Amino acid sequence: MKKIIVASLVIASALFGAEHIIDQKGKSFAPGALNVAVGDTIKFKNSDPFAHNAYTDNEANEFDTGMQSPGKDVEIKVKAAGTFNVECAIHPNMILKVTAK
Ligand SMILES: [Cu+2]
Repeated sequence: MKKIIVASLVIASALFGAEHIIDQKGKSFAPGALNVAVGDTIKFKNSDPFAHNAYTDNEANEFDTGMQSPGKDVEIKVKAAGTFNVECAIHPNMILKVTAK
């Protein structure tokens, strides 16, 4: 029974991808670098008392979380392999480096 459950979890993670959590805190992305697989989800949290944003110019993975209020979570899906930077449109010094395989 245990083997069946483990096998099911492995299949589920292959189908739906893993979830990675990035916190926006102290005007930085934490952690500042992330290894993901195509199909994974990145959840952006905002633990600062002011708004943040997360976007990338990477064409294959393009997204923009818009104005992200304190406490608001936004999830994006990794669509394509490659290395790209995620930035915050409000705080240009915030950079998250994503490597997707
Ligand atoms: Cu910001």
